[in-house]
Amino acid sequence: MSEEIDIKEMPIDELYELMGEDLYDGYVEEVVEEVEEALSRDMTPANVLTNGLVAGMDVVGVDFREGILFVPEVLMAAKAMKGGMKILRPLLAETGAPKVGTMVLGTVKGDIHDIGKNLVGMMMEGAGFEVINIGINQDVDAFMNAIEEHNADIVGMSALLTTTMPYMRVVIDAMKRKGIRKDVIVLVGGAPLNEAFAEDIEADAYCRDAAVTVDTAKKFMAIRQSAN
Ligand code: B1M
Repeated sequence: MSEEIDIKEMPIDELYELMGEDLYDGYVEEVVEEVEEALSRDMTPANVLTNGLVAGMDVVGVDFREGILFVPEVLMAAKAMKGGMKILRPLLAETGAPKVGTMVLGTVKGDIHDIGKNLVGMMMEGAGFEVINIGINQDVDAFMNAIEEHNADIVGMSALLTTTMPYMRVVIDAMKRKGIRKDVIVLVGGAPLNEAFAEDIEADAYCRDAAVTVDTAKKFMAIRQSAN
């Protein structure tokens, strides 16, 4: 338990290790304290995110797969992760960059995983995009309505399950039928996806992680602007 340990005296790598352990155990308050401590040492929000929170969640993923952790424990870890992300969010978004474009972002129907999607949203906001995060378990109508309502430049779809990733094709096909496919950049991501899948469903690109999403989105926006 972190209460007995003075985190202020801890080297940063040990602090990150503890953050990962507390995230694993679902200790929201401790994770929040450790994130604040790391930031007070001038660690960048991206560094805290990658080396503390995401590294911790990776261990949760491995133990979940191996049957060491079960859904309730993983939910508690997810809550702790979100506690830490809440502090980092405004810092990651605080760039003052001019608006680059608008992205509609959601997790597809049947899928309730949202940590990675929210991370993508934060990093995109930090890069100057307006992000309309429509949430989890979103069907084709929800994506289509949001694209239209917000005149989106980009739609980002997330899926963490092999059973839900095919739903991305349903959204892309609906965009084709409506004649808007070429007007909107389609980026897809989530752990079970890969480039071949993205190509197969005719998305514009597969994005391995949040940083790649930002780079890819900027690249496609630049191509689009130079074509106009
Ligand atoms: Co779930 N789950 N889960 N789960 N869960 C996985 C995905 C799994 C791989 C675990 C495992 O077996 N090792 C496995 C999927 C197996 C498969 O299909 N191949 C799995 C399973 C089976 C399930 C259930 C079916 C379990 C059950 O009920 N028996 C169930 C399904 C529920 C449903 O969706 N219908 C389920 C439930 C849950 C919880 C609710 C308990 C919880 C989700 C809580 C939440 O999100 N609020 C949960 C969690 C936390 C996980 C793991 C452990 C962690 C996911 C995560 O948050 N990673 C996960 C194991 C794993 O992935 N290692 C697992 C951290 C996050 C930062 O990474 O999400 O990959 P990630 O996002 C990255 C990139 O993928 C990318 O950028 C992000 C940031 O860098 N990215 C995008 C993601 N979306 C993007 C969108 C983009 C671009 C990039 O748009 C452009």
